[in-house]
Amino acid sequence: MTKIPKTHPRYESLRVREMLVEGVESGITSKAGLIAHGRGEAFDYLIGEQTIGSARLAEKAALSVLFSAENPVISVNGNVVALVPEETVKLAERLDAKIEINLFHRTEERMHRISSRLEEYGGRNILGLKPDSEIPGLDHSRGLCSEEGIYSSDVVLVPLEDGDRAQALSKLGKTVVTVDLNPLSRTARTADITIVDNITRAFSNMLELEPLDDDFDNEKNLSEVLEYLAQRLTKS
Ligand code: PTJ
Repeated sequence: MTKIPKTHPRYESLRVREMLVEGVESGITSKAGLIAHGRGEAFDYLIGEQTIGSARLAEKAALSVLFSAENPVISVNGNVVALVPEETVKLAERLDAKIEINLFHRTEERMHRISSRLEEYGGRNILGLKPDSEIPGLDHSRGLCSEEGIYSSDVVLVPLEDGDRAQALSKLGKTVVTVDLNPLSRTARTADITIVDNITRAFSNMLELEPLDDDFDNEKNLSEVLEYLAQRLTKS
C-alpha cells in the first residue's frame, strides 16, 4: 500500500482510496468497485466530506428499525469489506444482526476472501457462501441468498447497493436501509431509510449514536439532502 503522508491536505480521502486499492489487490474488491467508489467520492466532495444533519437523522432512524427487527441482516460486498470490516463486525454485534455476503461480480474465490477478512476481525457464521435461496426477479448469481439470512430477514442493511437488488428486496417486503452517497440513485429512492454519508463515517456513527424512534420520511430526508447540495453549489 502506498504510504500517504499525514501532512497531505487530502490525507483522509487518499487513505480511503488506498484501502480500496488494497481490497482489489487482495481479491476482495472488484475492479468495478473502484469506479463505484469514484462516484461516491464525487458526491462526498459535494457534501463537504462530513456527516450532515439529514444523514445523522437517518443513521438514528436506521438504528431504531434495526434494533427492533426480528431478523436483521447486514448485506456486504467487496467495497464494504475493504472499507469497514471491523465496523461491520462490531455493528452486527451491537444490533445482534447476521452478516451475509452478496456480490454483484460473484466468484467463489472473492466470497471466501471476503469471509476470511471478516473473520480476521472477529466475524462469525458469515452467511452467503452456500446460498440456498433466491431473491425473485434477479438473474441467477445476483439473486442468490441465504434462507437463514436475507431470505427470512425483516430488515436488511444493504450499503453501496445496486438499484435492482434494492428494488427486489423491497418487493419481497423487506424494510431496506441503505448507505449511499448518491441521493439520486435508484437505491436511495427505493430504500425505506437512505443514509447519505460515506460508509466510513456512517458505520462509525452507528456504533456510537442512540436510536431515534420517530416517524422517518425518506423522501423528505432526501429532499433536504438535495436542498443542502443545491445551497453549497450556488453559495460560493
Ligand atoms: O463487490 P461487488 O461485486 O458486489 O460489487 C460492488 C459494486 C459497488 C461495484 C456494485 O454494487 C456497484 O456497481 O454499485 P453501484 O451501482 O456503482 O452503486 C454504488 C453506490 O454506492 C453509488 O451510488 C455510489 O455513489 C455509492 N458509494 C460508493 N462509495 C461509497 C458510496 N456510498 C457511501 N460510501 C462510500 N464509500
